[in-house]
This record gives sequence, C-alpha cells and structure tokens, in this order.
Amino acid sequence: MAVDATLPYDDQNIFAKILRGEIPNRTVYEDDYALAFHDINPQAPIHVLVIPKGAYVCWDDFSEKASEAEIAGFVRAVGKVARDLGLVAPGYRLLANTGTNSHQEVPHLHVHLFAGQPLGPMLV
Ligand code: DGP
Repeated sequence: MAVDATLPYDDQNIFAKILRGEIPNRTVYEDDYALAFHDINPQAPIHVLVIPKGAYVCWDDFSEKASEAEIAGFVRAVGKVARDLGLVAPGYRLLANTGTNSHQEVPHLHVHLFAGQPLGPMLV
C-alpha cells in the first residue's frame, strides 16, 4: 500500500528493521551514512536499494532535515555502489518514489538502482 510521505517517521517500517539487523538483507555496501542491499522483488537484473542510516521518510524529509554530512554521505554512497558494481559504463537508472502518487510503499527514504540490461525509455 502506498504511504503518506507527510506522516511522522515510523520506526517499525521494514527498512528500519533491516537497519537494526532485525530482518536479513543481501548487503551490497555499507558505511556510516548508507546501506545498500538487493531488492527482494527485483524489477531488473540488478535492482539495489540504497537507504540513508538516518530516520527519514522520503526525499522531501531528507532534503529538508538531514545534515550536510548525511546528504553528502548518502549521495556519495549511491555513486560508490554504482561504481563498485561496474555500472557506470553500461549505465543505470536511479529512482526515488515519494508519497502516495508515486506508490512509495516503504516509509524510509530509498533510492532504487536499476541496471543490468537496456532499460528503455522512462515510463511514468
Ligand atoms: P517503493 O515502492 O519505492 O517504496 O519500493 C519498495 C521496495 O522495497 C520494493 O521494490 C520491494 C522492496 N522491499 C520491500 N520489503 C523488502 C524487504 O523486506 N527486503 C528487501 N530487500 N526489499 C524489500
């Protein structure tokens, strides 16, 4: 079910549980600011989610409230994941759903990284 991204952060969301180690994940990368792991329901040959370690519901929440260090750390982590997976030359797509109309399902900011095949034009 899509979430209302204006609601307060819910620390029982599935990605909060993954960050606390309560639910297993297939980790691709981790540092002080971000965790990257394979999506449980991949929509492309490579489908990785990158999430900030801080408690942010969505892009709007993060861009307004996160510190400069958190923002820089998260953005750098997304780039590093793509580089480490060898995706810069073949190319990849980033997507961050925010709120009901986007069909955001998990109320913890996450960037989808899709790759591994030609992805075609963006479909809305
Ligand atoms: P979104 O619709 O943008 O909120 O995408 C949520 C994504 O999270 C969706 O592609 C499936 C993925 N997902 C949901 N639950 C889990 C989980 O427990 N583990 C992993 N690895 N991914 C999950």
